[in-house]
Amino acid sequence: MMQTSKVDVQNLPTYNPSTRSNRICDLASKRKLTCMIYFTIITILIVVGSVISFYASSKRLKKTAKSTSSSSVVNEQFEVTTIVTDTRSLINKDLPPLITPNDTIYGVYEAFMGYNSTIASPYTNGTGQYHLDESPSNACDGNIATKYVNFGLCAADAHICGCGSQTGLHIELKRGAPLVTGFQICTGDDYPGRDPILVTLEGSNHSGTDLLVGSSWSLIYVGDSDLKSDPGRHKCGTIQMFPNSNRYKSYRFLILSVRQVLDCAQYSELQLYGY
Ligand SMILES: [Ca+2]
Repeated sequence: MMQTSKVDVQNLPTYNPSTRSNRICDLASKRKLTCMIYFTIITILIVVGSVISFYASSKRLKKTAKSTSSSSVVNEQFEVTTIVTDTRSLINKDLPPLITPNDTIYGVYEAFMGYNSTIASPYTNGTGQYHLDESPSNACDGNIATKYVNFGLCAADAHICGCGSQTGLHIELKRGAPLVTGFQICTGDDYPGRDPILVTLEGSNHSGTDLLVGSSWSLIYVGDSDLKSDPGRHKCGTIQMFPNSNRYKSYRFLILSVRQVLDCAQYSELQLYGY
């Protein structure tokens, strides 16, 4: 049996199309307004986001540009460093040379390790001479544009096998007795055939004329000058390092052989390294 409840008919809401329409319009207006608000907010957010994104991109671009610039600077520094440390083109500037222009330097000839040597003289078209403008001091002035030329037992233009061999120089250092552990040879401006190939280095704590006596010297190094592969003119071989535990105040550098049969030996620099 269906149950019913008592309803107050008088109080029932009446149907009014206009009222519904107004409500719908109101609702639509509210939705439209809400949509406009949402649209405005989204638009603002998009604009703000775009501005922030653009600003961030600009910052990244500036940072990238700055990084690229820094990289270029680093690369430039590296290139400079490479040039400075290229020991085949320049004297090594990272190590202080032990020979200075104030040291006493003599050119010698008829000189072989452990044996006596003879003082060379400025050139007068004889034997045992070095070029007038290319004296032994040129080999130790720190300038690869100046060279030392010694004709040995030959006259200029002799072009005899052995010319330039058994020539060299000895140095009495004013700084005292350093421990030499390396040397470096640089080429002259011309004639690659004059480059020293096999060389010797001896040390002594004698001085003066005693340095012409072979027994005054102790052998430190015999071997390659590192110019066997021609580095070019006005270029240096790498520093030849060797073990040495003895300090000497004087050093004798001699040439055993040059690259080709020519009339002399030449080199622009001899530098000793150590401490
Ligand atoms: Ca020089």
